[in-house]
Amino acid sequence: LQIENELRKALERNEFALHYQPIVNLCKNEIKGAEALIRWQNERVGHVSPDQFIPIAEETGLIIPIGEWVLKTALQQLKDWHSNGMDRLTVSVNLSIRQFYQPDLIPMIKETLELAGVEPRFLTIEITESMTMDVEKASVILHELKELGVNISIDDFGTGYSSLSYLKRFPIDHLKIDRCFVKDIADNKSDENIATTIILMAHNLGLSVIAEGVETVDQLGVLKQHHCNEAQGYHFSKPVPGEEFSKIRVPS
Ligand code: G
Ligand code: G
Ligand code: MN
Ligand code: NA
Repeated sequence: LQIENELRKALERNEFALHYQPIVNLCKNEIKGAEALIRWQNERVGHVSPDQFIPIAEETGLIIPIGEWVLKTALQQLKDWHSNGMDRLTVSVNLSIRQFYQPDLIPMIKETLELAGVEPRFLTIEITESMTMDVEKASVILHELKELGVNISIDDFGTGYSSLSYLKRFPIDHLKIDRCFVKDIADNKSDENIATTIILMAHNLGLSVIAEGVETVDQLGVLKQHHCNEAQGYHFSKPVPGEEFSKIRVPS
């Protein structure tokens, strides 16, 4: 309850920050995008991870204003990067389920893009499989997002509900393989098989694949061998504050 009360005041007290983790194109070996990840610093409750406070923000409805702040801040940062030479960079923003089903989601995103002066094609929206349980409703929203011109990623792929048929019905651009499938990819043949099957299936559906949680050269080698398109993880960089992002160098 203390966390909930503190969370209510966090926006006006300016206690949130965004960190950004590079998403690397594995063919070109260059940074293609940045995933925005929220951080909360409050002296009374100390460091609380998004895994802990996002569910509370969901329950209380605070996720709506917090989510708008995240989108606005990430797009302003992107505008700044675009003005400073990184003019093809994309930014990825995580949506929670309550945001996804909020009636004014599409106009809110459209307005925020316009205010920031960023073209929709530079924004990627990340949703999770579990948010698409209501296939009919989800399909309508995803088509509206697509119509707006933003990109759509399915995050944490493989951990949610496992009906794959919806993938064909949804206008999705990227599939992000959850890091639990990447972890033992270089040591365990059956884990390698799972990951490579996901990559093949995604490619057959015309989707590009992003591997999450890449920490080692060996994992990267296996992913490249199986034509994974992009990767993200501590091997390249942990999430960093916006000012530090341009200093990140991709290991060659
Ligand atoms: O950054 P990592 O540190 O701890 O993030 C933990 C979880 O919180 C991830 O599942 C991530 O998707 C989620 N998360 C991070 N930032 C945001 C955000 O801005 N909005 C939502 N809805 N989830 C976020
Ligand atoms: O669920 P989502 O993919 O949005 O969350 C990303 C989460 O993964 C964040 O908590 C981020 O800090 C974490 N993360 C990013 N790269 C790595 C990595 O290489 N290893 C581990 N263990 N976690 C990572
Ligand atoms: Mn994500
Ligand atoms: Na994920």
